[in-house]
Amino acid sequence: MAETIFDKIIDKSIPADILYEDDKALAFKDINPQAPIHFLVIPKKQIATINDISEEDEAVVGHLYTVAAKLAHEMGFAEEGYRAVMNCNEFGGQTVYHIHLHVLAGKMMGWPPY
Ligand code: D5M
Repeated sequence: MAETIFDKIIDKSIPADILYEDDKALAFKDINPQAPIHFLVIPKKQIATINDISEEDEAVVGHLYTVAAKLAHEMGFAEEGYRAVMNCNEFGGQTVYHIHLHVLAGKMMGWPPY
């Protein structure tokens, strides 16, 4: 599978503003924030798109949400609310082909998101 910039963030060969790390996941601030708070939660395992998630990945994909909620509590925006979203392929607006949960907070989100 093709390497992405996120593999370089995982192996620390390029810097990122890391908020959380464990053996399965990493959370870091988005380089191009779309809200006052915007970070990404990614699996350390390479999974290119939502379409490539298999049954064996269910625990790690669920874990991304657990990390998002933990950070939301720690950073103080859990009760106020936030958006956690994953884009898929061209029409979904995906640009980095290593799945990532966008967590956006600190402002009222619009719906629909286009
Ligand atoms: O979102 C890909 C996101 O990844 C986009 O919001 C920018 C972010 N990005 C890209 N490179 C970096 C680095 N180096 N650090 C932090 N954030 C980064 P998508 O859903 O694929 O459009």
